[in-house]
Amino acid sequence: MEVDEAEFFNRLLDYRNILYLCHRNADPDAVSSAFALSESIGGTIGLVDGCNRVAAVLIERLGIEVVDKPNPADYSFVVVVDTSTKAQLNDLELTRYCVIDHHTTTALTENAEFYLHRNSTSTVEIVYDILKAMGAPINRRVGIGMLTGIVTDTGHFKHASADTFRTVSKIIGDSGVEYGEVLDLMAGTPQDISMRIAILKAASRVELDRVQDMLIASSHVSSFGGSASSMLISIGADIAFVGTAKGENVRISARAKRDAVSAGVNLGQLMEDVSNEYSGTGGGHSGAAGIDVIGDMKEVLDKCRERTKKILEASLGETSKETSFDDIKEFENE
Ligand SMILES: [Mn+2]
Repeated sequence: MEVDEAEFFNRLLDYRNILYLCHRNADPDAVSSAFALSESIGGTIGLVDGCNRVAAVLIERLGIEVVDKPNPADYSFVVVVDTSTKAQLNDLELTRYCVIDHHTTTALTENAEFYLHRNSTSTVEIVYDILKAMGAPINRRVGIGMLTGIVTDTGHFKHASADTFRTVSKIIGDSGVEYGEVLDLMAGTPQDISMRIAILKAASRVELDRVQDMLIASSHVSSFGGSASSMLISIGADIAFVGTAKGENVRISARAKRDAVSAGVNLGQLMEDVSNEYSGTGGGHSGAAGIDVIGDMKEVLDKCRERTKKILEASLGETSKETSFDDIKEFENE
């Protein structure tokens, strides 16, 4: 059954030995939500299967105690945090659990004893409302964690709403944390060497299409496609497609600048349309989307490029110009 913020913590108060369980490769939103709840209600933070880079820095800097791969049977009750599918829990069997989450799909809530779901931009924002309903204070460590969770889940506020900023303002006010501290913490996150290699390779393999002043960059890597795609945008592409292939399994990560979205490029729709031609799934937001399909990577990438060119040509006029690396010099001299 669905409960509200006050009912959620009231029910948790009935348990002594709670496990707050974060999805595999836990992010700062999951870890900080679990941390904030455990600080106020008590209990243990568990990671189903590790955590990402920024979450690892948070855990280290804030001295958050976590248990990796916990056994749910060791606890009286499990709170599944920031997770919407069983796959994200590596199909772990849970008997008595509740869910707190902000994702649109909520398959896990079916068998949950109770759940709290809101369409907020992060789980941290829901947790904030719980802490407020409890009258619980927000200390500096919890504040830093929560702010980091919001910043990362909103793509540095790119997907933030008015409510996001309201909650951020309240957390800063309540905890006394300066926003700059959060930025410093994230800037200090060391980047994985394999990720840096992947990103540099993506840049060196890039193929460009030009429609008027819009540049479509396409490339491929063996991993970190999402990061590589974002990087291509930050170094000058308006739209980026990065493919990763493991055998027949092809994933494309797509990103677009706001101007490209305004020009009619809706990547969520485009990826869904392309994925419909293959077996697999696709979708996302207008400015960030992806597909996982069975097929030939080059062919799938080309479909994404061609469709995007058509959309831009229809909206901006004039035919596109094929652009290779040799042409980049020309661009520079123009
Ligand atoms: Mn989240």
